[in-house]
Amino acid sequence: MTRFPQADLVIVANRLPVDRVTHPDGEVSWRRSPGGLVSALEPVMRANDGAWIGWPGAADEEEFAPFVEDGLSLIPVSLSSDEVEEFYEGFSNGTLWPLYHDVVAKPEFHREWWDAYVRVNQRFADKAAEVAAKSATVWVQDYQLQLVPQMLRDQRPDLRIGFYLHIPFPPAELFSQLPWRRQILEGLLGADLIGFQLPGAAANFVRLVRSRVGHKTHRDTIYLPDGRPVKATAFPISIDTAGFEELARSEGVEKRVQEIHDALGNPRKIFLGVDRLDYTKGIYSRLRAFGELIRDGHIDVEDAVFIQVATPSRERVEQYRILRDEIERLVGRINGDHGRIGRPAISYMHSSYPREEMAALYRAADVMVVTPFRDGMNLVAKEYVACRYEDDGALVLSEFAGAAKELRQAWLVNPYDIDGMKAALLEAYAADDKETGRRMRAMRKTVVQHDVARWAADFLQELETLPEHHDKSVRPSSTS
Ligand code: ADQ
Repeated sequence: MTRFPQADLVIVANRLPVDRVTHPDGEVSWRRSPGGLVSALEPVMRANDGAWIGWPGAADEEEFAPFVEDGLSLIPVSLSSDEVEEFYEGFSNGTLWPLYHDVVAKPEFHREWWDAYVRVNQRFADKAAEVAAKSATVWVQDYQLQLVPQMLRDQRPDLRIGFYLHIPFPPAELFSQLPWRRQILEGLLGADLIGFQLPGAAANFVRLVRSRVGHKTHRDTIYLPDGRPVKATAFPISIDTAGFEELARSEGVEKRVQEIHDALGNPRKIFLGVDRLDYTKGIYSRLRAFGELIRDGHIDVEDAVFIQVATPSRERVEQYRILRDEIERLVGRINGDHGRIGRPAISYMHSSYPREEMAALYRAADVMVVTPFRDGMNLVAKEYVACRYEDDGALVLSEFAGAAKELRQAWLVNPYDIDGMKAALLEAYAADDKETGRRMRAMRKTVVQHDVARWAADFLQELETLPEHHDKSVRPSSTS
């Protein structure tokens, strides 16, 4: 017997797609939370009438009942403040996040963090086992929940289980540092289908399974000893392209674009950066490159301004606090050195905005600058392209963002190479309409054809069409 409505499609993600907001009078409401995962999955949930299991984002809360918010069925999983510290800030964001992003920062390995990771993964798996209807499809999301597929399969072999990793999957040389590498691989292998952003990541995974766990593999398929195949393949994520374009074309956004121009003193060109404030995103280096272009006399603050929007993120993690201070110091220095009254070189905002404001910023920007050191995909780059319905605007994009594999016509840069980045920024700044139009037209074609609906449909269809494999306890193992 269960308290929950059983669902045929269950999404399991670390966070619910909403944040709980408690008002001064004690009233509680929910606000859609920012971030790539939510932007990507919300349309899928709505289309399939699914249930979403996740943490509401506040620690030490009594576990409360499932609820429906804005048409979405949401099932909360609670975390204690110790678990937030050890599972979320610790193992997820202090160990896995840097390890999976090329060790851009040094990952920390702590056994208590691992214990909390196992405990919390088990709680999510238990909840999914309870909520999923017979033979339902469960789609587990991202690096915080890599043990859930096997934990869930142990309880519910009738389910079809998919897993999608939104961040990169590192090469064996880096992954092998992880003391719990084998457990993570085995946890993931509980899924029938494991999706990655890029083919290279899927190949890293398959190679690791072969060498570390010893299972047989053929191309993108792994054969477990009981004969169950697990497919590991790439499904590059995308955005709600039509939704963004529609927003970009709206009167409200158009008006707001004019207001932004006016507020900035109508500069000839606007550069824009929009990121979660994260050390993988390369915000510091890009602003330094821009600052040097002004210093060197290539760009005049009367002509151009750089708007940098940095969404607050993981603010309780030490490294993120340090990063914020560093960026704010740099912005202060560049503006102090080069700004004039009413003409700052960089207009910096540390806040989260509604989609309308994001669309207005994308519309206002002549040069969009996306320079992560490593990024699973990067939806901001695609959102910019979606909003440029007049085939104008220049995208400067790191070759280490997953998006670079599709958006080949961007000005591709190596974010570690400041001089190279400066050259690309200048080129994009000076490019004529013909050049930007040629590039943007090609990129728009890609983003229009491959939107988030297609991404989800492709993944779910692949999951549904995989050959059915029954509980190993009732079926003799095959030899394939
Ligand atoms: P993120 O690291 O969060 O996502 P990204 O893909 O750029 O990175 O997605 C950010 C999302 O948040 C975008 O949809 C953007 O519009 C939104 N956003 C950013 N700043 C905002 C602001 N100030 N206000 C409001 N919204 C803001 C992770 C991985 C990525 C992967 C996605 C999806 O790190 O590599 O592309 O998941 O899989």
